[in-house]
Amino acid sequence: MIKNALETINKLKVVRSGFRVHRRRGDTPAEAYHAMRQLYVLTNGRFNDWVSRYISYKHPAKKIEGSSSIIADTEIPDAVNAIEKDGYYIFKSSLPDEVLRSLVEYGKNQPCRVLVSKDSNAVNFALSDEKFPYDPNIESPKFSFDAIDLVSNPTIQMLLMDVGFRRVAQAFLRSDPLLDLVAMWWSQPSGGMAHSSAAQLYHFDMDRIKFVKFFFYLTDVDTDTGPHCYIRGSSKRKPKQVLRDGRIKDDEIMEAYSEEQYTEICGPAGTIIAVDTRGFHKGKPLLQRNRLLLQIEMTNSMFGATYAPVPFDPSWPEDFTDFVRNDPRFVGIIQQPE
Ligand SMILES: O=C(O)CCC(=O)C(=O)O
Repeated sequence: MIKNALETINKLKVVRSGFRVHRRRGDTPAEAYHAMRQLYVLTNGRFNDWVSRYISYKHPAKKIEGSSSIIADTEIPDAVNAIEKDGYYIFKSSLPDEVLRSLVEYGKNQPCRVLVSKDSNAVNFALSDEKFPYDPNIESPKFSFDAIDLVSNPTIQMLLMDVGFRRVAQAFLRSDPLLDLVAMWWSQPSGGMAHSSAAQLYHFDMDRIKFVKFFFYLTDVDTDTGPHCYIRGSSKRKPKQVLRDGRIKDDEIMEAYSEEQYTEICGPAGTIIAVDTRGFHKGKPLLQRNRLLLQIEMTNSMFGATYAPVPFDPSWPEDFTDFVRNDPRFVGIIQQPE
């Protein structure tokens, strides 16, 4: 008890000085980021709640002009209630057909990196140095696209500019949100095994204080094709036996939670889901076909993990360069033009 309190105080000091550096320079010292992760566990998420309240006060929600072509404003209160209570929400609306078609086409042609084993025991996996178009004949659980390529895609730019996602994020985060991550990857069967580096074992994310991930299924997802699995209600306080950072085996998770809380999120191509991945989640290992998924994350602070920034590209369409220039705070991952 006393040891815990002392450790908490020590970590709080490290995070506090990390916040000062972050305010001054924009980056987060590695030790402050790790201390934030440890504080989440030491306080069972209360630290994140306290800091989020402060961020809401410093960067309150603001009016977001415009209308969404995808998310109805009337759906936002239900979405936010469900994310808060269950940890996730499946939107009634899905991606328009032409958007879906264009993203799948992109996923098939745009060079990506394959997750490969870096040792003979197949324990450590990393993304390949070379990029090439997705090839399902290559044995690997995951093929991942670079953020810089994704942000340069006009269809993804349209989604980033869509105010619907931003409104959901703002209502959930209770503060002016920041775009901090764009990712897309193919998953495919790989020996029926759960791969840790393909996020196929239960874990919670803790790269930032508070955030919401939008998942876009770009292929049909059923129980055999890698549904996103989520333990309903696990984004709040966690039972002691699983309150630790790292990957956790299914058995242990299922002992700590009830059968009814286990959810496989299935849905046709075009399904849109908002997830608080501070709750326990994983991608189920695939048994057949493949899954293409796009992910956009919004957060209440860039304090935390360091992601490679996306350089500004003046050759992007004018509406997107204007968007980046006019809203530098929101587009947290994109570097501003000189
Ligand atoms: O592939 C999945 O469904 C899991 C993804 C995941 O763990 C994450 O994005 O944090």
